[in-house]
Amino acid sequence: METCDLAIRGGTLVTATDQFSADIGIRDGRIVQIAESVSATEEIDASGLLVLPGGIDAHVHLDQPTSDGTVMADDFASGTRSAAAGGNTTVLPFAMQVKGSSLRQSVEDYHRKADGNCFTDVSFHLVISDPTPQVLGQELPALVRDGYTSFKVFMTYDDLMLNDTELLEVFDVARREQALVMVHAEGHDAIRYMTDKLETEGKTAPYYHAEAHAQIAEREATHRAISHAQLTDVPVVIVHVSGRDPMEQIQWARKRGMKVFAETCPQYITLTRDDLKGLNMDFEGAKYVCSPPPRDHDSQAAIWDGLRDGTFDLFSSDHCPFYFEAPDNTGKNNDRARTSFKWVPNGIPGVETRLPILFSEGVSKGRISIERFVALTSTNPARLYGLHPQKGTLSVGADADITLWDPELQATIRQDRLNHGSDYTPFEGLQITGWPVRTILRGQTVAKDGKPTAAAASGRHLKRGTSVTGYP
Ligand code: DUC
Ligand code: ZN
Ligand code: ZN
Repeated sequence: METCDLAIRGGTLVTATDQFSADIGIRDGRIVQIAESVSATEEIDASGLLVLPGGIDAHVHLDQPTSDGTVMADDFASGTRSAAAGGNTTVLPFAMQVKGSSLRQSVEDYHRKADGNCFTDVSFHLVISDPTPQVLGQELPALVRDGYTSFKVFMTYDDLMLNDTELLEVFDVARREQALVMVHAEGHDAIRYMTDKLETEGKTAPYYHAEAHAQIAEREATHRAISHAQLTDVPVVIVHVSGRDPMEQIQWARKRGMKVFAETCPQYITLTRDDLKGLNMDFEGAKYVCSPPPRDHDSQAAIWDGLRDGTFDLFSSDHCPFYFEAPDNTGKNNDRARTSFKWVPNGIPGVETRLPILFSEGVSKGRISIERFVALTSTNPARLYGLHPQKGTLSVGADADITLWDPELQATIRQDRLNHGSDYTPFEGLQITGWPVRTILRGQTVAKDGKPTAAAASGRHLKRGTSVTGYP
């Protein structure tokens, strides 16, 4: 056996199914040996640490243009550096079609922003906002064949939403091309009705975002998306599921044998709608405005059940980073947002804190097993989005994407310790047990002790295959 470039020695390896003591041998960026003892020219001592497949955050937004000119707080460089510091080796951001533009053009625009600037590997999901005959007939099928094998559709937002006919047409293309559809399931008309009503009553503070984006609207849209998927016979992923009601719709569909996958996020296990009240209904509440909004303690308990029992396949950050204060008045605290919650940019940062939060709240507190943690944060996203077995596991032949994890490390989430572009974290002050201490991308260390270390942006854009679990 040729000598390895790097050996990771003495740690406890954890996969989605097992944990065991072994060394890992790495050559040319790939795992070539998993054995009792491995030697190499360079060695990392992992004794006392967990050795995990690198985190895969399957839902992040980076450098995304917005309809009102609000600028995102992370570009591809800062967002992927932050991701690496938080234990991730791959992120899946969105390449969003702007209405009226070609989908292919949008993808090329995102490549211009990302290529050569990433510190983790990346692969774009598409967002279909304008399903013209040209997009459905030519551009989308060609892009799926080029390795962009998943796309998101929205059931709300004036500038993004598709009507039911359009949803069905897009689902139909997904089935023909064996692509995976991700659905933002919130009912547009119900949200608009609630927004108008609340504004008429003078209820314009950030908190009322949580009332306007009612769980009923999410439940209804989840059921409608599932019904469309059943009619067109296509698997779907319901993203950012916030609470008990939409979960029950997903369970209802699963019991009938439908392929409905589900994702949830850190905000739905750590925050509640009361956080949007800030201090006495002040504007601090805008820091927690995201869609769907966090719900209540009953929904948090339901989400934990779902993380344990397999209702959820994915735990992603939905990192959608805005500034609170931006010098040019485009942060969440902007003049127009102060007139109504409906103008507060929707989204919160979280790519760096996703893994520590689930580990601490889930594994350290005994709610989920460490194997389940790995499944939800790395293996399942790789399998569902066509990256497995190159990514998402520790096996011979896989990319050497590895996170060394100190399960005892105590830390407190603080904005000044994070590397993201936002000027705040919604998880400020959360006590954490367990933190990533080293992130290794294809054999190279890209972050250590909470800080990005890579001098060069060596992240690559990945072509993806068909979902391992979505299609037979
Ligand atoms: N949907 C997302 O996926 N992220 C942020 C805001 C939104 O509506
Ligand atoms: Zn969404
Ligand atoms: Zn999102």
